[in-house]
Amino acid sequence: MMEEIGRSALVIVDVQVDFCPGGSLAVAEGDSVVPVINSFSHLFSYVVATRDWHPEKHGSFASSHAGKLPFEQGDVYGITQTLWPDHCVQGTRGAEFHPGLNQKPIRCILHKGTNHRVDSYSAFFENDKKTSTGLEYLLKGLGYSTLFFCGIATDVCVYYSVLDALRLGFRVFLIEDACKGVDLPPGSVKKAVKDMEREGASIVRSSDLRV
Ligand code: VGL
Ligand code: ZN
Repeated sequence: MMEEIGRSALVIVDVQVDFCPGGSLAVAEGDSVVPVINSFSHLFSYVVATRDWHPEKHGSFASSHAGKLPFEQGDVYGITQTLWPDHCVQGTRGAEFHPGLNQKPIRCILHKGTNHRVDSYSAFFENDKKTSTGLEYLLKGLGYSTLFFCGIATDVCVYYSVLDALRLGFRVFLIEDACKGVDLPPGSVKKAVKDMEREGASIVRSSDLRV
């Protein structure tokens, strides 16, 4: 697999303080992906890292909806989705990369979820399914047809990013032990991995990447 990696791009999804223990939308053991990602990120010829990067009072926050609690379903300007605790507010500590993440190999940082009215789970398209983030053109323009994915959350932003990448014609690998999920309801992570595999992603482990 090593030769493949040299010609592939790595997409690190939302490895941010708020998604790790102590953060406002903490994913259990979210920080455990950090040393795993650090063990292979330098092997890729191109690395993109995404950051969830919401303005204050973002439409996806439960606090923006009177009478709604985090993790309930709600209407975000016409799109029904999960409402979240306030998280990853632009410029705050919670929106920073986890301090242990090796940022040296990162060539491009993509901010998403910046529009107050539309959430963006996928790194490629906002939740309206049509507003592009530009990542498709960046990666295709650079000549990358194979992408490896890791990060947080397996069943939310990693999931939607992988499905979009497959739809866009990329060859996709999911590095399963370099991802952690919200898992609400329980079983969501398992189901998400199964879906990604069924749609064409190859599920691999970090030990497959190291020399
Ligand atoms: C995410 C929930 C809300 C994620 C972002 O990065 O998976 N999850 N916003
Ligand atoms: Zn978010």
